[in-house]
Amino acid sequence: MAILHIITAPDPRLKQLSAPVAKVDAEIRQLMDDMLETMHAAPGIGLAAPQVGVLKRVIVLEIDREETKVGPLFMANPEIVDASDDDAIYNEGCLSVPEHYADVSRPAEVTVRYLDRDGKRQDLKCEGLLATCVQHEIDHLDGILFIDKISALKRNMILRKLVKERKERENAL
Ligand code: GNR
Ligand code: NI
Repeated sequence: MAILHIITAPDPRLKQLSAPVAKVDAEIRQLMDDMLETMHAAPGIGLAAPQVGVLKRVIVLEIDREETKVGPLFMANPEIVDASDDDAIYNEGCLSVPEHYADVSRPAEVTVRYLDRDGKRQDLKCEGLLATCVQHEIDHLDGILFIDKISALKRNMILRKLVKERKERENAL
């Protein structure tokens, strides 16, 4: 097990399309386990492989709140196969957009099809925070961040701030 480095916006790797996993083998299982450890350490409730610089379609989720307790869930090649017509708004954050939050609207319920840690195909119906989170993670696999779903004004404000903070960190070294 290992804690991996989480990359932050604006990083070109976060804008790329990740490649499907051919098979859930020992290497992918290792990646899943390292991602779970990294997510716990952060801490976060979900993590997508591109956030640790690996452009593969792998996500992990674990929600442990009073309302919802699920996971840990390990998913390779997750896809939304059904979504509700009604939306839910959630105040989202992202480990790759540290310390910024914004309301994002997404389908309230989705069914996700994926390969689990044993390579077995699963269909899981998600609602509440899990539905929001699984859509947020799948977006990462398509190079989409939650800030891409808010106004350009707010997005650019956040990105400028992140660039400024990175420069300040570099100057402090
Ligand atoms: O830890 C996280 N919390 C969160 C809260 C609301 C909506 C989505 C998330 S996912 C985020 C971790 C992360 O960046 N996953 O990609
Ligand atoms: Ni995120």
